Amino acid sequence: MNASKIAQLVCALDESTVTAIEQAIEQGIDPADLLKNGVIRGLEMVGEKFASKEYFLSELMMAGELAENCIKLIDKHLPEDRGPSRGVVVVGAVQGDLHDIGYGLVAKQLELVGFEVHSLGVNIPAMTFIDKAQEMNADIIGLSAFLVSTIPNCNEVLEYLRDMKLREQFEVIIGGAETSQEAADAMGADGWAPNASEAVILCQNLMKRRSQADVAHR
Ligand code: B12
Repeated sequence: MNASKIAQLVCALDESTVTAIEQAIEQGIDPADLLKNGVIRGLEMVGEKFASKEYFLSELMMAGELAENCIKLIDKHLPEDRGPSRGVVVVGAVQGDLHDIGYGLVAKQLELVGFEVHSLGVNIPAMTFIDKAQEMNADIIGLSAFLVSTIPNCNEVLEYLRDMKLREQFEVIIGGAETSQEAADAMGADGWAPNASEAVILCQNLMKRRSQADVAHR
């Protein structure tokens, strides 16, 4: 059993995937590999089948549930490497968007490297992100959008922040299947990342930039 076999099982919506992952972990296969090249790759394949109309909404839903169960299991085996807090992040899926697997992985990876993460959930109105970021004295607001139709709702958060003269207070980053660096640049976000590991690097770099700016202000 290896990661690409897991990807095929996820794509086939096979209920034995969870057991197969258990066995793979027992055999010593890296859980991070099973997550990235197994479960996430499998979901991409499901997305391709949905796009080509081979799969429909019911299959998407089944894939989502199956992936959640797989991730819960893999989660328990990922290394814990928490140090002192490296920054405070508020993250969630923007209004209209119900995809929570992708941002959930970002939240998890950030926690693992020591960020304090506040996950808001899905379908989150712009003002809820801002209220929570103020309440938690956050450094970074992470906005997840998986649909072309919900990307403008990332922009809405930025517009509210500008209107409220709070834009300088927070770093705003975006991500999700249909987002891109171009979309992030166009709305004036501070960054974009294609996956959870790049999101960690992005947040670490933004924190460095913030602490340098802090020193410059003193
Ligand atoms: C599973 C799934 C669903 C499940 C979601 C279950 C759940 N609990 O999340 C359900 C069934 C609910 C669903 C519903 C719909 N979906 Co859907 N879905 C998917 C699918 C197959 C996988 C998504 C996923 O979770 N992938 C796994 C994660 C790990 O993906 P990832 O992108 O690699 O995640 C990384 C990055 O995106 C990044 N990231 C994510 N968030 C953030 C945030 C920040 C701040 C940063 C920095 C990075 C970051 O890091 C993540 C981790 O590495 C995708 C296909 C795809 N290619 O993405 C379609 C897809 C996203 N869905 C799509 C569609 C059309 C829909 C529906 C409109 C279908 C319908 N007719 O009703 C609805 C919309 C519901 C809504 N209002 O949100 C389309 C969107 C197309 C478009 N042009 O907008 C896709 C692309 C499928 C397709 N090819 O057509 N879906």
